[in-house]
Amino acid sequence: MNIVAQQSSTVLVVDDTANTLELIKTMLGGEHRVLTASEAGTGMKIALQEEPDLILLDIRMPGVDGYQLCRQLKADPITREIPVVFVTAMDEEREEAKGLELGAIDYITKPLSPPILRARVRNHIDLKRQRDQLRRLSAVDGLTGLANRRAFGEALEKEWRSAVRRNTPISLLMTDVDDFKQFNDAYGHLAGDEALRRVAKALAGAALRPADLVARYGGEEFVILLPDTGANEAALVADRLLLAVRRLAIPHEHSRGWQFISLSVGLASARPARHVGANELLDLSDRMLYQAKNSGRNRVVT
Ligand code: GH3
Ligand code: MG
Ligand code: MG
Ligand code: MG
Repeated sequence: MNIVAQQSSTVLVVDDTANTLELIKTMLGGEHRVLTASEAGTGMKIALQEEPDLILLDIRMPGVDGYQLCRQLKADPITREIPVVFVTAMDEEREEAKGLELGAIDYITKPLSPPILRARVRNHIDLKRQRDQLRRLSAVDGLTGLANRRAFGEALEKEWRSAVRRNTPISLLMTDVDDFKQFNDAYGHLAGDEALRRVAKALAGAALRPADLVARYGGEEFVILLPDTGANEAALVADRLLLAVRRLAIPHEHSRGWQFISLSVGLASARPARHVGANELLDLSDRMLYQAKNSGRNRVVT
């Protein structure tokens, strides 16, 4: 039995022929949520909004054809990983090769056989789910269970593009544990690991919104990505994070001026534009962190 495919899954069908859309909807409707689009522009829009598990794509359509839409889907980081299956009456070898070379995962020719279409769709959705799960696992930091730096980088790119599109602000909090080398030296590396785990948990638990991401950026550095969040709101979050870590009250007798483990935080906010990269926000938060360190640690600098 196919357990994975039984979770609710969404299939997008893009085809300029209303009959084909109806036909495929009938074939798959019992098993999946089926969305339809009769031209490429709408198809792309739905793909971005709904992030379906699979896209069934006609080739010959007036205006933007299926090949071009496939190229667009593969070029956008939001839709890149969604498997595309061409469903077409064009059964020539070179058409099929072209479709597969564009990154489509499969090529099905009409007339459609309902059981074969259903089985292929199910298999592709299963594989997609497995790939997603592997990606999730490879995105986790082993010590803390937080997102790792790689995952953070991907999320930042994705949120940046989405913020450009929606014209919304985005904020970053770059944090670094104060005098942590001293902590390791005084209490030992294992105690250091345990302290990092507790700090990570405190950060993750500091009542963030579902879209926010807390990641381990490096050794004792954590970064918090706040989509749709301006500077004022981000400053409140930063204060909450500082407080959450202070509340842990992990003794640290050798920290400068503070008897417990504390954080320094660099805050940067931006309203992303197409011509600036996400890295500039990262650089800015890093510079702010540096200032937080230089102005005495255990504080937020904006
Ligand atoms: P500052 O306040 O300027 O940040 O001083 P610091 O001592 O925290 O900065 P520094 O970068 O010199 O030291 C970071 C320390 O964090 C050194 C390293 O041993 C420790 N560290 C990094 N990753 C881990 C880890 O996974 N476990 C433990 N126990 N320690 C770690
Ligand atoms: Mg057509
Ligand atoms: Mg550091
Ligand atoms: Mg440090």
